[in-house]
Amino acid sequence: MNARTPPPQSPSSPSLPSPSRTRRRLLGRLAAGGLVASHAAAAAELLKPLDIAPSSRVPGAPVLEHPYGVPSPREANVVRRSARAWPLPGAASSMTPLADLHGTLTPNGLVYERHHGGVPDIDPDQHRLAIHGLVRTPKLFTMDDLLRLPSESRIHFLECSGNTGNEWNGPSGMPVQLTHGLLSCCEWTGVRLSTLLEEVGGLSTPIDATRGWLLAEGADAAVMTRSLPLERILDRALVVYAQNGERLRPENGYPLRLIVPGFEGNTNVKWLRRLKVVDAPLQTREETSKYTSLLANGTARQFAFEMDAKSVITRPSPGHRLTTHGYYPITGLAWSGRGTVRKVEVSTDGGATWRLARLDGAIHDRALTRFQADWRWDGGPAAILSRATDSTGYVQPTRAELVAARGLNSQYHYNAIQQWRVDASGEVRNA
Ligand SMILES: Nc1nc2c(c(=O)[nH]1)N[C@H]1C(S)=C(S)[C@@H](COP(=O)(O)O)O[C@H]1N2
Ligand SMILES: [Mo]
Repeated sequence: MNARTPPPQSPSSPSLPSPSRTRRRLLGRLAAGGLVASHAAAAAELLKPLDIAPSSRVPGAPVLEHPYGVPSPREANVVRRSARAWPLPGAASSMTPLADLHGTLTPNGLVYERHHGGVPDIDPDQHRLAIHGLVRTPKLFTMDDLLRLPSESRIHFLECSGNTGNEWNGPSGMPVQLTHGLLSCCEWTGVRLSTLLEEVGGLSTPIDATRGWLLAEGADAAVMTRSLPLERILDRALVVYAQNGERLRPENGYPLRLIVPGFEGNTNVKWLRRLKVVDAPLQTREETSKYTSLLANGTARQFAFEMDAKSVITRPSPGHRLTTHGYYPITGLAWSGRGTVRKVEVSTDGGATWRLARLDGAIHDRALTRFQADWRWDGGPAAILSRATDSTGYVQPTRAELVAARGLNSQYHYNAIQQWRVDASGEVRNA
């Protein structure tokens, strides 16, 4: 035996009261007070759930009942939903049930979907990624080629620039899934854009990264095409084939998509088939008629790529009801397309006073960050809000500040502070 290991203690060691001795002492004391009968009955009642559980009396379901696991059928209401009916086939979106999720990662089956032309069926063996334009040696990559290159896994949020657009004109009455659910966060795995550009010999003269743009094109019916400023994305853009550990889901771009951390959702081109280096933006449909914001002075804001800092309380949130007066934790999500979340403040009095929320776990660059704050609901009406500040010092604006800066014609990039009202009955509403 090692000299420093203490000798094992015998069960009858006098220094430790044995459980039975403790129980005898406790019962003795209770009997002395004449309370033994009622206490024993209460204790038995309390421990009833510890009787052999019905679920322990029979063997459970076998393994491989679901070769690919599925959530408990009792969680069947935790699903993606749509805020509106879409007029054209294929052009639709579905939203992540933020109020029912925990932590910061979105399970693959609940990642929001936004398609302009439906989900294509692509055979990965036939799929090719072309990298061409102003590069030294243009090349076609098979999926196999890409899987043999050094990979990187990083956690990033993805947010549609139309997310929360229904709040521009004031409270929409909708629950958080439908106001903020065009938002998800995954661990993405793939190849760095910079590695791929090295594979094609780098940029050809006279283009250098400070002047170059990258055209990304999808293989779907919408042929989603965006021009991206190379210098701003080169240190972090990834061409990914996996999300949360498994290959991309068909609806999220299988077999290949672009991830541009922090940039508006549509730049994260799914079903990626081509990256072309060019010397100026191509002014595609997605950057002229769509994804520009008309300002109050009649000019349009174009190439507003970064999703600005934003946060939202997911619990309690509209649809929830507080049932007892007392302690309610407030929790939610914060994120910024320009860096990390530095702090989140929470108010329970409509923004009159603010206090710091706690930030959970590791804080990743351009990723969802979970916050929590303690709150005692006294039973009166309350208005609960959260406000994020990011690593650049930018503070999430009020709706009035945002409208003053952008007017009311903008559909995109709504990131104002979101308020939920709690009325005296405990009902939480977006009002
Ligand atoms: N090829 C292609 N890429 C696309 C789209 C599309 O319709 N086609 N939709 C874009 C939009 S608007 C968003 S918000 C994100 C949505 O990604 P997700 O469906 O994986 O959540 O993908 C973008 N990439
Ligand atoms: Mo989007």
